[in-house]
Amino acid sequence: MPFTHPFSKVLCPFCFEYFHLGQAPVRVVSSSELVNDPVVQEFLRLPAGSEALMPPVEEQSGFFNKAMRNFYYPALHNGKVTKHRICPHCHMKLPIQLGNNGMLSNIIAVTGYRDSGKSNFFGVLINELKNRYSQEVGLNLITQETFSTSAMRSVFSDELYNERYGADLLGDNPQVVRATLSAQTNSDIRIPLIYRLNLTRFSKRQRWLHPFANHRPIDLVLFDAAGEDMSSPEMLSLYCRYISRAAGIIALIDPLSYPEIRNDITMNYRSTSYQNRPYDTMGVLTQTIESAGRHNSTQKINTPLAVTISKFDLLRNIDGLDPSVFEDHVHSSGFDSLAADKTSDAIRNFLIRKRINSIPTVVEDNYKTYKYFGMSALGRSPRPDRSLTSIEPINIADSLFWILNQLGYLQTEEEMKKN
Ligand SMILES: Nc1nc2c(ncn2[C@@H]2O[C@H](COP(=O)(O)OP(=O)(O)O)[C@@H](O)[C@H]2O)c(=O)[nH]1
Ligand SMILES: [Mg+2]
Ligand SMILES: [Zn+2]
Repeated sequence: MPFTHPFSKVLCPFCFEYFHLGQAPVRVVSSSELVNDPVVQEFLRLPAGSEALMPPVEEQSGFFNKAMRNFYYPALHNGKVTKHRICPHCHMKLPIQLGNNGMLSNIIAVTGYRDSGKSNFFGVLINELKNRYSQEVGLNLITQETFSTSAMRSVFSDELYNERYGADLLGDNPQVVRATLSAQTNSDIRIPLIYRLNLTRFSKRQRWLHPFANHRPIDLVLFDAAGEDMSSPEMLSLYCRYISRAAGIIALIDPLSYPEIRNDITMNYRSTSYQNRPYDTMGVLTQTIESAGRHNSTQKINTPLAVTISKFDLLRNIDGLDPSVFEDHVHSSGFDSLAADKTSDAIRNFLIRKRINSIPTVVEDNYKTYKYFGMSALGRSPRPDRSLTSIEPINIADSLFWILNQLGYLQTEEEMKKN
């Protein structure tokens, strides 16, 4: 019987509600009976008539039992009976580690308007973290359980990753990830990919602070939906909790949505798909956080914010950006914060020179900790038939690494050298 602190709360990676682990009901998965779970049905907004058929849920009963649950949570295996711990708010199965350790979930949120490059960013980022940065930075990415709405059961995030992104990007004939359907027509969009990121390199100071740790874990919850797709109030409040409860935010900005930049780029983009007034990503993000009521609106927001210009390869040949900002940074001796600082200054100056003052103004007036990044997931534009000759990302993980550095999980080169 594991014990827990009565005031410690965990954050559900599906509905982003806080709860005490002792309040989590269990689903008796060894039962052969399947019943409709109205809580899951509601959370997934399943179309009328389709039920969420799942093994039954066991709620706790009795005052004494409930009170005791503030101090412990029951074991899940007992002879032939196997149970899963589920979230009291949405009834989704909690990832094993989160469910069993009672760790505070540290969500890093990614947001951006439709077409800002979120899906391609996720698709390439996960692949690069596994295949390149695992060695370079010292990390391992562990797939966690999430949920498949087509199979109506728990699946590992890798399976969902392959369906959503891998099948397009990593096949023999790589293609750009197809556009995401809106949340209205697609209940799958409510389901995040959940990964545990274990960072394995320690500076001397971090080693001193965590003398017995083999690695430092943090959750990466990738929720591939844009605020503007969420026309229902429930979906909007889900998105609002995701953003306002995140430990760090990556905001993707589409350079093509700014006529000041678009007019300088020679390419065959569908210019009609861009309005003349760009979507105010930073303004909406700030309002979303403030409307969640977690921050005093007279104070700056504490959450580290990585303002990330996506599709950065498109800006290669336009005036005003030094070629050095397109170099890919290597983080083998720790996060290269000097290179990140230089790029950040260059991008800030570029935005101001282009008279896109709205971004730096909103960012610098409202956030305590921020930095600007230029990132390309693909390294080039796809051909009109969606095919890609190759995928050569530029600084795809810099904004994530900077947030991990701000949260104390990853050290800079200088911090690694210090005693
Ligand atoms: N040149 C270039 N184009 C990109 C890149 N990433 C995405 N795009 C383009 O932007 C479009 C939208 O990207 P997507 O990831 O679907 O955006 P989402 O709607 O935010 O998920 C894609 O179809 C590509 O044409 C990139 O790294 N470079
Ligand atoms: Mg998408
Ligand atoms: Zn939940």
